[in-house]
This record gives sequence, C-alpha cells and structure tokens, in this order.
Amino acid sequence: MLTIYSDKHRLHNPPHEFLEQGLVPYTESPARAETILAALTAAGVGPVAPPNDFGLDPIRAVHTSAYLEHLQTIYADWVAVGATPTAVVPFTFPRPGIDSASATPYARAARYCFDLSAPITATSWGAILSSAHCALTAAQRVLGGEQVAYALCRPPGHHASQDLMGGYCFLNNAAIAADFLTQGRQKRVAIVDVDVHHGNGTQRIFYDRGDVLFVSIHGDPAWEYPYFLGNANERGDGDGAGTTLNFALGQGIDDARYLAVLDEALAAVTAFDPAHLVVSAGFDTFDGDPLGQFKLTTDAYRQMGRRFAALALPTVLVQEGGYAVHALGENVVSFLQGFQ
Ligand code: SP5
Ligand code: ZN
Repeated sequence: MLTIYSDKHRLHNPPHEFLEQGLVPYTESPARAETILAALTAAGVGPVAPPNDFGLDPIRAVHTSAYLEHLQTIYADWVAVGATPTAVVPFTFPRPGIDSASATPYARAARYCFDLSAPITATSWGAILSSAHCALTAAQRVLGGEQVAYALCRPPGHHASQDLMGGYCFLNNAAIAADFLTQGRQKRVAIVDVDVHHGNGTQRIFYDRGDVLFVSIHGDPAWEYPYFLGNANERGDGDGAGTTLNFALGQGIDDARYLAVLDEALAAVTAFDPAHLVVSAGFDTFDGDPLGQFKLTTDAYRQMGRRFAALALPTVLVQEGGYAVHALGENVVSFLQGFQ
C-alpha cells in the first residue's frame, strides 16, 4: 500500500478549541499523523512518498477563489487590527437579520467559518495546502495505474465546503481528489465517508452533481456533530437527485451492526457503477474515541478494508478523523492491511 505523507502537517498546531466542555486543548493534534506514520512503518505496510505540488488549480474546482484568498490572507489581516497572534478564531457571527457587509477581519473570519474548531495560526496554510496535495498525489497515482493509495492527510477535510471551514477542516481533501478523478466530469466517482461525523462539506459540494455519489455512515445529527446536516432525507438535488445517501445511526453501534450497514452502503456504490472510489477514512468510530459514540473494535477496520477492496475499484483512501491517539496507528494499519 502506497502512502502519501508530508511532515508539513506539523505547521498546523493550534493550542485550543472551544467545545461543549469549554476551552480545551486542540483535539486534532500533530501527534495523530505522527502515530499513524510510525505504525505504518513498524508494520511494513509499504512505501511512503511525499506529495507533488499541484498549486491551486485543481483546488479551485471545489473551493471558491474568495475562500482560497481568505485562507491565505486572514492571519496577517487579523493580527494587523490588533487581534491575538495565537490564531484566527471568529467570535461574532453573521446570521439572517444581522449580516450587512463589513470588510473588517473580524467579520471576514466569521463569514467563512461555522464553528470554533478551525483556528488559523501563522503557519497553518502550509499544512492545509500540503494536506490537499497529499490527496491529489494519491489520486494522480491511482490514475497512473496504482490500484489503491492512502493519503495521510492532516488537517482533515470532510467538514469543509466550497467557502466554509469548521470541524478541524479547511480544504476538502477527499472532494478535491474525487473531482480530480472525474477528469473534467467525464468519469463517475463514488465517495464513501466512514468518519463518525457526517461529511457535511463533501455532501454540499456534490449535492447537485450526478457524476459523484456521496454515501455517508455517521452518528445521527439529532445528537451528533455537525448537528445541522446528515439526515436520511437529504438525497441530493437537481442533477444530483438520488446521488447523496445518508445512514444516520444511533449511539453505541457495534462491529456487526456497523458492517451490516456498510454492506448496504457498498451495494449502492456497486449500483452507481463508478470508475473510481474515494474513501473518507475516519477512525473516530472506535470504541473510546473522545469525539465519537460508536463502539467499533480494531478488527472492524480490517473487515471494512476487506469490503472496500472487494469492490475491485481503483481507490483513494483519505485520512479524516480519529482521536483515540493511543490506538489510531493500530486502527489505520488494520484497515490498510484488510484492504491489501
Ligand atoms: C474531521 C472530524 O472528525 N472533525 C470532528 C469535529 C468534531 N467537533 C465537535 C465534537 C463535539 C463532540 N462532543 C463529544 C462529546 C463526548 N463526551
Ligand atoms: Zn470525525
């Protein structure tokens, strides 16, 4: 299994985020990627290669130019008006009824952000861009004939949409890879999102596109983050009507129940008959993950890997969440070995 990885992820290391407990240490830490890389190396999973530089062109297919400009300039503008140099985190949000145009960085930071878990530090952009380039490089290798490649992306991406960051996500790595694999919307691509949180960004990006199937298995937004998207009745719109499929599950899901739902999800992939597959691979479904309420074991990831491989599609695996850092490396290895 080929892994694409860059240590530039270390450039993104915010100190804090604000969750329901209040101000807490940032959960999406550099240690996550470090422990995955160490476990892959120790298990001899396969070669590790650095990402290529794709610039911004393939990213513009997914994100707006204004948003990409914002990501690159907001930190300097924020510091220039006297705000904290620790990181950009908006604290006043436009809502219907209080949303007049304002150019201050305080307003601009809020306009492109939906929660308090996407801080931008002085060096974050280097990590964000490199993460997207990891996904693109994996997609390029698969188009070049590799059957599967794993993009060890950090920061993750599936909560980010065309012009919104949140949930540790800034650029939607899986969506960027998926669009690249359509080769100008000529080929059909399926995305299966197995992170415990709904991939709201990916869903929104492809909601009205019929060439990309988005299937997600996640905690029901009735009780799980991101709360405002991911219900089973969201099925796509326009050309994309019927090409969004959400499995919103209850708390405490175990291996057997999960794998039964995955089989249903993969049947929909087979019916769509895609040329390529992208997996948004989150491991926060693990029993004991601090941000998830599912109860999967390490062995479940091996079973999942086997099932994805059985589709026999050229596949890009994209790292998303997973916060039980002590078990994360082992869980990713289990998944990749199951696939092989
Ligand atoms: C990529 C990704 O996995 N992003 C996740 C962002 C989740 N942010 C908010 C989580 C709120 C979790 N509440 C957990 C309560 C358990 N005590
Ligand atoms: Zn997640």
